[in-house]
Amino acid sequence: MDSKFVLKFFLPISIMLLLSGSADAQGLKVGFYKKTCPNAETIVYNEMKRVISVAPSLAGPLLRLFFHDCFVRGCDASILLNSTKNNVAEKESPINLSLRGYGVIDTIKAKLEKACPGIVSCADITALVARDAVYLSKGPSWEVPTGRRDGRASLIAETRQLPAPIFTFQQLKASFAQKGLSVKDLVVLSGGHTLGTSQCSFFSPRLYNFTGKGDADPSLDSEYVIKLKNKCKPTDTTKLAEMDPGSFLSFDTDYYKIVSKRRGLFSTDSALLQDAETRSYVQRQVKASNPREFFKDFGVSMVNMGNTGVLIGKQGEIRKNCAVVN
Ligand code: HEM
Ligand SMILES: *[C@@H]1O[C@H](CO)[C@@H](O)[C@H](O)[C@H]1NC(C)=O
Ligand SMILES: *[C@@H]1O[C@H](CO)[C@@H](O)[C@H](O)[C@H]1NC(C)=O
Ligand SMILES: CC(=O)N[C@H]1CO[C@H](CO)[C@@H](O)[C@@H]1O
Repeated sequence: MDSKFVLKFFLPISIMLLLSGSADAQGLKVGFYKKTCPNAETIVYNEMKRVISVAPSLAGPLLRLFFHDCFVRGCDASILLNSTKNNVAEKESPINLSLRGYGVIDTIKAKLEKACPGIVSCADITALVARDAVYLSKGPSWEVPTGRRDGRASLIAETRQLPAPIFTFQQLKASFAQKGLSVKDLVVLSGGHTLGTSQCSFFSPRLYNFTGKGDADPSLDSEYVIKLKNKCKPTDTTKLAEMDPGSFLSFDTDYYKIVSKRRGLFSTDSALLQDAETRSYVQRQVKASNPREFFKDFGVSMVNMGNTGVLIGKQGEIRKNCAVVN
């Protein structure tokens, strides 16, 4: 082969491959299990394909699980640990009330332990499952850097690090900044609310007696308030509302349409209209003729979130059972 040709065509490609395959700032890399467990990602995907085809509503909770893992102690699978005699785990926090899908992770882990014992971490499974949940809900896919190790602790008190649905924009921004995430990551990842449901209790304070005068949150569309009040009585706690009504099983840009119509369920959704940067992102997605920008951004921001406080190398352990430390 002509050497000029090699330089012109193969060098740039090999540099690109090197860059995409090389360790990132956090020490994770795409294809970490390529040699040690070559089918790891396929095993995860095949099980997720089966699960989402029979229970599509698990996509939301499985995406949310990764967020709740990463924001508390980093993406170390601390969310998966059960309480013990001497410790109450993150799982028990009221904010985790409707998290589900732990059984899916356990099934996948069992399959991986069979194929390559002691190799694939529960933290990486959680990251891969979140990616596949989005993809299998007609959303984008992206490469997930892996190599995370599992932590040995899970403390209910630390779930305070999760942003509350009543946070103001400033509080949200600070909460994300604490995890090394930008305002752009905030507006992009909030788009995850295109999937899934919420219990009435997380937003009904906005419907009833918001300021103590028997009123609703003025930042909510008043017609939507009537609809939501029909769905959620003040005392309803476990009743569910779809966050993207009519398409809560498909990953799309509808979340931004909802927010722009002042129909975001949480104060934190409405808050994205208060800041110039997040507002313009919301409006751009509403006008966009396709989801290309959002889909690309979502993968980038999920990778960013997935870098939060990870354990690598010899830190932590590879749990045998995701619910208990070894
Ligand atoms: C910006 C701060 C955020 C706040 C305050 C927030 C708050 C909430 C709340 C209160 C619920 C309802 C939970 C329930 O009914 O128990 C929820 C659901 C959900 N959240 Fe978030 N969230 C935020 C960011 C995120 C992020 C970053 C993701 C993932 C990228 C995400 C994904 C989801 C999903 C998929 C659901 C639906 C879960 C289901 O169907 O059970 N959220 N969120
Ligand atoms: C963890 O807790 C769940 C729910 O209580 C239970 O079903 C599961 O068997 C527990 N796992 C282990 C390994 O103890
Ligand atoms: C609304 O809130 C105010 C102030 O907290 C309280 O005095 C009043 O009883 C509440 N009204 C209803 C209908 O709950
Ligand atoms: C899955 C899980 O453990 N959920 C818990 C979340 O927190 C509530 C309230 O403390 C518990 O009752 C749930 O069991």
